[in-house]
Amino acid sequence: MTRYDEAKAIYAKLGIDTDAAIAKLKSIPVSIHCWQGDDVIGFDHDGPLTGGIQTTGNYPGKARTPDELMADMDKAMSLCPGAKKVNVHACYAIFEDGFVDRDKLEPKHFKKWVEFAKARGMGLDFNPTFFSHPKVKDGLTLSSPDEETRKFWIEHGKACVRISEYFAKETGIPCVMNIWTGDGYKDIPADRMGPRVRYKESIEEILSEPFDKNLVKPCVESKVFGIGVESFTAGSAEFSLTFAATHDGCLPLMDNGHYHPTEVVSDKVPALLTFFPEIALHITRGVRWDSDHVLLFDDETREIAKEIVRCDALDRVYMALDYFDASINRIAAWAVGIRSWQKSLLLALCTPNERLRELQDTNQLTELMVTMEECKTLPFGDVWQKYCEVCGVAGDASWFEEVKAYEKEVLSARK
Ligand code: RNT
Ligand code: ZN
Repeated sequence: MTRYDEAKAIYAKLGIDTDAAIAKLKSIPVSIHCWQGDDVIGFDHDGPLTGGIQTTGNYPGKARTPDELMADMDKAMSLCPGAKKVNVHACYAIFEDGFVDRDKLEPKHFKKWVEFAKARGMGLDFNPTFFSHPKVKDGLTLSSPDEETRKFWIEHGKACVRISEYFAKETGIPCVMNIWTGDGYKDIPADRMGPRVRYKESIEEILSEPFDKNLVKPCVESKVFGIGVESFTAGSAEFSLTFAATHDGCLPLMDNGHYHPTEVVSDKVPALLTFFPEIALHITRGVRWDSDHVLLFDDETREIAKEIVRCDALDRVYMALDYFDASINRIAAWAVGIRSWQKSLLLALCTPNERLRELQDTNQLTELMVTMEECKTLPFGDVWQKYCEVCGVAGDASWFEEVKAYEKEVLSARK
């Protein structure tokens, strides 16, 4: 009897079919953010990352070209189990026949990403880039009082809707298009509603671009504050949630780094699923603030995964990773985060959710607590090993040897 066989028998006693959990998880796509590979810079400008988000660290070997970034993503993804999508930002446009500004972007500027995704049987997600650009005027884009500025960014958003639809048509997989801006004020504004009214109208104009709702899934991502915009954020939680709730086909996107430190997205997932047919997530790890540390297999990450599975919503929640650490090996950063989310989902699928619910509904709360505690020491590691084996990747930390070799052979040559 193997360790997995033993674990399987232990879980079976609790009514859990670990083979079924493994088979299920294998097919659930998780969107992998391209921006971990180059510290959220992209290929359309030389300047630094600006606009309310920040990477810290200067670990050598970041990707400098599309080929390098794609090779690094390939390396990272090869070390991780599960189905994947590729999440691209507009600033990662690839200009083969001349530069165009963001308001003039076309599908052809993302042809290489489509080829990359198609060759791997993956879907693509997309994000307009409303930061790191000279047309961000006084920290504002879609909520700017300057009409020319607002117009430029609306045009960018519309171009991105067209590109998103092209992604979906080419890959045959719906494209989640997420709208996030860092629009806000460092200090106390005099007018909080004006920027929000303009922001609302701008997103409405972007979404007036015709698209097939089965192919493009537009989202609005909220935020509580950003670096340099501590006092006011146009796209606050209430703004974004209400926008999504009142605009057919628009999804709310929650990034768990974007709330007050004692708020938890795990509790918000079932609240939103009560009303929205579909929602989207950016999964990250904030340390004291929206620091976007590498995702770990920690309590809140596990809790978010548990809620998605308990709500039977693996097909209603678009899951994307969103973190960026420039202080450690970037391939390892990707791999640790991807593997952590996979572990969290697998653990959630190996939890006796029905039994726990029954205990709650019959008010057997003592036994509920006892059972939940018991679950924490079930032989989950053996199920994880099996899942990784089935997916053809290392179940233990030996994947890191490959990262070290890649660093030596490939990354260290980049100056
Ligand atoms: C920023 C948001 C946003 C970005 C990406 C790069 O706080 O989380 O989602 O991280 O668009
Ligand atoms: Zn995010």
